Amino acid sequence: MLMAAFTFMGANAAINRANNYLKAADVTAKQGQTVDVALTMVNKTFDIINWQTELVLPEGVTLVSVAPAERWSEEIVVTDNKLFSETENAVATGEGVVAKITLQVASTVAEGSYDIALKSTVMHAKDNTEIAQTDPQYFKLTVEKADEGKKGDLNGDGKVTASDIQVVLNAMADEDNNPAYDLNGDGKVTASDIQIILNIMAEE
Ligand SMILES: [Ca+2]
Ligand SMILES: [Ca+2]
Repeated sequence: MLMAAFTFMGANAAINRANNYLKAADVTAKQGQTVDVALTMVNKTFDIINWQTELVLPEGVTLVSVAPAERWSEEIVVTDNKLFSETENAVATGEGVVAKITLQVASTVAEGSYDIALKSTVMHAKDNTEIAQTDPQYFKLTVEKADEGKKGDLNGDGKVTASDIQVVLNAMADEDNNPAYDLNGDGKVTASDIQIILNIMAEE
């Protein structure tokens, strides 16, 4: 055991690269909605490495997008639920948010708490040979019951605001008479429907 540890350290210039991994804080989402999760790099070596992180998601939860953080200048390649980044230029400090990911929670996902695993692997920047896998990092996704749906809340954010008026304006511009936006039920999407949103806003 001791010998193995020494061998590992010797081969890797006494740097324990297993100290590089992604983690995330617990999040809450409603059934049928999306939730953003910030992935944070924990980097205790500030070394130039490539990394890959696999997301292990519960049934009904899917990865819909990955947006690299501004400070993370590298491209993040997404294959299935694996994120891969080549680290050509070491960022000033490796610590911090690397990317924002968006997860879609299907409306069929039961209420409750789910553990999502982040399994990170770090590789040599030169040839992608594996250096180390880290212990999976877990964060909790709490799924809550879907909202009943509030009148006038057309974009589904739970509030009635100018953004919902914008939804009606967009529908009007597209001549889209979607019944969901026809709040007075006259079969058309018009300024009268905007008036109803204004009335709801005035009451709140
Ligand atoms: Ca709204
Ligand atoms: Ca109408």
